[in-house]
Amino acid sequence: MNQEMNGVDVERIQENGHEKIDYVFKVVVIGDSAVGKTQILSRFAKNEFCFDSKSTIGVEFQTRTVTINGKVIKAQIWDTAGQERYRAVTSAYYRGALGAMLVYDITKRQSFDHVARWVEELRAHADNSIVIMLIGNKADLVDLRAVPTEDAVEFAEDQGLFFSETSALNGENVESAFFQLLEEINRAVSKKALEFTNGNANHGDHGSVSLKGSKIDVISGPELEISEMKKLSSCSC
Ligand SMILES: Nc1nc2c(ncn2[C@@H]2O[C@H](COP(=O)(O)OP(=O)(O)OP(=O)(O)O)[C@@H](O)[C@H]2O)c(=O)[nH]1
Ligand SMILES: [Mg+2]
Repeated sequence: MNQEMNGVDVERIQENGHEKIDYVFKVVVIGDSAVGKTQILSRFAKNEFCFDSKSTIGVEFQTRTVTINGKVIKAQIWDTAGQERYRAVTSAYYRGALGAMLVYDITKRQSFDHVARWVEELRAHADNSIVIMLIGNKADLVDLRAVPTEDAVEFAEDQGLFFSETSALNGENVESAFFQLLEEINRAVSKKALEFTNGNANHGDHGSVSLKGSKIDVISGPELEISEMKKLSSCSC
């Protein structure tokens, strides 16, 4: 059986003979080019920031294992290219994603104006129950602000998104934003698991499990996605 199953707690998984992983949560980071997607991810996964970061080509992921409510969760976070010419969006990128970080740059109004399009893309390609966190990045550039916080709060409320302003540069709110997203996913997954235990689930063929209408395919794990997409080295500096 595939050992990395998005959000499926069939049994506690032993990794490297030491770490026990309860859940693997796939999260995608999306948004316009140069808003800071790669640097936010780098800050969360490695506590690093690169001033001379190169624009991402293709897709890559980084992981970080955290404990939330006593559960050991491996966050597998996928970064992608924001540049239009590199963005051949395939449903494989969104497949199995339980959460999304939708990033704009608080100093670039256009990147915020495009957020609605990114939400549409998520609604079209991702699972209905995906948890979305809107992120206004580069909050350290106070004097260059072009997007008032209230505009983003209003949009987020309207669309049912969580919201935070971050700085990948000084680390402000990056940790808390990811933790909030992972906590929300954990809450949703635990609820589904409870419903499953209570006998509301249907077993499908080929190891797939239907949990109250939302299907988690335990075959299509990250390995499949890696083989379908170009995985590049983790450092773009
Ligand atoms: N001041 C400041 N600069 C940032 C911050 N985050 C990223 N940057 C800078 O913004 C530029 C773009 O950052 P990236 O992380 O490469 O942007 P991206 O969204 O991954 O861009 P693509 O890969 O092209 O989609 C880089 O020069 C970063 O150093 C931040 O929080 N504050
Ligand atoms: Mg990038």
